[in-house]
Amino acid sequence: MFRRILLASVALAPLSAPAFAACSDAKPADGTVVICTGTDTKGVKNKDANGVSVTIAAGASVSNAAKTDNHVIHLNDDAIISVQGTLTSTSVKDAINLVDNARVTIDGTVSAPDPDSDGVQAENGLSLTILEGGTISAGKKGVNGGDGNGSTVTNHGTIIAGTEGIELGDDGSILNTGTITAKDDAINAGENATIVNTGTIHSVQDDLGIDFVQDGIDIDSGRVVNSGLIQSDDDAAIDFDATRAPELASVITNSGRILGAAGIIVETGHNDDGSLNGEAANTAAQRVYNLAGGRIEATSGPALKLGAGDDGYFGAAGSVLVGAADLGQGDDLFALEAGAMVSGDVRMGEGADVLSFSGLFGGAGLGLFDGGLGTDVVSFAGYLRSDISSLSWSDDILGLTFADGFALSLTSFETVTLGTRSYTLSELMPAVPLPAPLLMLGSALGGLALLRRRR
Ligand SMILES: [Ca+2]
Ligand SMILES: [Ca+2]
Ligand SMILES: [Ca+2]
Ligand SMILES: [Ca+2]
Repeated sequence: MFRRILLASVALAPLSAPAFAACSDAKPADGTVVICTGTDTKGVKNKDANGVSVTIAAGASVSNAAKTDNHVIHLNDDAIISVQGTLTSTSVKDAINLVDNARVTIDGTVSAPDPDSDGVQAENGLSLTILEGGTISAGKKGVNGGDGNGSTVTNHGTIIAGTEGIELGDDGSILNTGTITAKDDAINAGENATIVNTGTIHSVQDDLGIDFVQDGIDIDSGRVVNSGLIQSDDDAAIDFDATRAPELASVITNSGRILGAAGIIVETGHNDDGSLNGEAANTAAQRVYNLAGGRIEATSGPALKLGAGDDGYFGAAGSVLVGAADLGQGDDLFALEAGAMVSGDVRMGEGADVLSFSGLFGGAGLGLFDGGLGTDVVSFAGYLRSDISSLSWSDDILGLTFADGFALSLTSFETVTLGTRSYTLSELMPAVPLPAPLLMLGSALGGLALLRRRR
């Protein structure tokens, strides 16, 4: 045992010396295997070299302090990097800067504190794994995959970033069981992204101003499966930009918490006042499955704003949706199981939409559901007409209460299905005037008043 300790202290001795090159090769050729131990202040640089392998051993410390105009590790394609010790950029350059098909494993610490410095920058086909206990901390982007496609990031550790936590191009795949904290988008990816989260993905508040768009996840299309936390302090938890594949539906499956000023929104191309905002709209379908235990919560904006496309929200028993929902253009479906909670009004928008309640909702008091333009259907699979205890009609709003206490308000729905039987509004409550005659009556009265005034 004593002998082993002695050997270890001999091996550690260079740490205290003013070493500059403790990596076995500072400018490796193609295919070189580089091992870094001790303290190195030059880094490993050959931007033309392919297939270079660099291992920064546990306890080793590598930086660019002696050559601050260098990325600390700067190589070309097919690099294989393992950081078990510490890798630090002391300048505006990146800690790790690679090109295509890089394989990077981080079990130690990668640090690039300058506001213009990325932790890991790479292009197509990056495969990056941050192990539990591994950290990337960057002044700019934690992982900058730029426009590179087909990259995979697996984070079991920690990513902290001054702008984006992880930025990928198309066909990116992210598994997060750790923590991603960023001042801009925590994750920004393009088309056909796959994001699985059991940890925390958090865009934190900053001082860049309220119109600076900072989302938990910002993608164009793809899949999100969340059982952890996806949060934005400033903007949307999940935001869809315009997509080049509007025929493909994106799917979000949530059994965790999705929390933001807004919940899940898409770019509609319009401001809240209806004016054009200059952005291209996302016109694809988004399907949101909020499972038991799933919470989607908006603190100031909409919980859901799904824009054009045939969108869907499926609220399972034990799910919670807090905030308003706007399903927009397209033939949308908003379906709730008994035991699903919705606090906020639901607007189905233009199109032939379907609002569906399955099961018995007991004393649940829900808000206003608006079918909007188009011929819309509301369906109560668990109730018959004889289960209705009271109906009211006021200002085009149908108030409906069932014998078990389930109560809600409906407007602009043309058909009500109870059990398997469908009713028009006039069939359901013949004593109540229909919307169209009401409108005609109103305009006729208005016309009379106008005539009287003219006399
Ligand atoms: Ca949509
Ligand atoms: Ca609609
Ligand atoms: Ca409609
Ligand atoms: Ca309607």
